[in-house]
Amino acid sequence: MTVLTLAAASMMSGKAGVVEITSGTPTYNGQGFRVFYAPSISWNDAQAYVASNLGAGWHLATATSEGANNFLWQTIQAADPKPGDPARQYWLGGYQSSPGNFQWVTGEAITYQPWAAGEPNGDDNWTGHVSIGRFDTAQWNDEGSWPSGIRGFVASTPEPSTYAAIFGLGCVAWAGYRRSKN
Ligand SMILES: [Ca+2]
Repeated sequence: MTVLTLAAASMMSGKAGVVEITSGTPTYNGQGFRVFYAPSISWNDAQAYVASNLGAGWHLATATSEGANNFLWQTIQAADPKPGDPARQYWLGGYQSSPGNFQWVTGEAITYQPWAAGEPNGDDNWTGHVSIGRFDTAQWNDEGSWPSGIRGFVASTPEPSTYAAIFGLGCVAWAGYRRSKN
């Protein structure tokens, strides 16, 4: 993407300073991810941006499995304009429903929790939110007191349910069967 394209995209979004840095929608197991560059953006502003500017079904990213979390991190690494910067920290959709109790914006409990060693450590008296990249790995941090360490945020669609995945495979098999008959 050219700089001109990025600037135009930012202007069209009506939110100067937020620039999408993925092209298309990188997808893992039917779950789409999009990465946005927005230095020092707060978690609340990131959530509001997603709600106002992305289509229905998009929210701050969830990563409910090791595979999804690793894919999300690899997507950030590929898209980030400053690869290798140790402060490459992006918001995910995890927040605290009460101090120390984390959950996803989708209402799902956070069961897979790849916290970095020593995290979560109760940033800002246990008011922080889940971020990825603080330690330049796929491991998580609860960030609340270092806004200048935030590079942006990740949005995703929900992870498809097992039923939806099975139904989808059934449709693919049926389409293949129909094609083979024609
Ligand atoms: Ca922390």
